[in-house]
Amino acid sequence: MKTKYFAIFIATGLSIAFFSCSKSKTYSTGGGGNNNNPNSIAISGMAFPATTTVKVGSTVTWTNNDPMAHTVTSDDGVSFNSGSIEYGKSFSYTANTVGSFAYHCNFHATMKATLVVTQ
Ligand SMILES: [Cu+2]
Repeated sequence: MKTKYFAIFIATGLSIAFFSCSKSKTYSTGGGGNNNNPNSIAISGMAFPATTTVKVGSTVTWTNNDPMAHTVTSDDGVSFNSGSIEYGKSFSYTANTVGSFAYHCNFHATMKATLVVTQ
């Protein structure tokens, strides 16, 4: 009898260890594609949504869902530059200029996207 309970105890412990281990490795990978909720941009899976279109005057907020830091830096070097955004942190920019703004992450060369600001 005691042995049986002990076995259940061990099995429960193992499954808890398994689930907490697998949980820590999963994080959302919503990056890439186009953004359907343009005022909030998720950075995840080391990617921005390819194109985000907002109305002039909108405040756009990027949130970093990745376990590593990123930046949101306009290619022109002047329109916006977030600096380092840690995991779970956000950066907001009020888009007061109409135009197409290519931007990138300073830390990861593959991370590129475009913010389109319309009238
Ligand atoms: Cu990055």
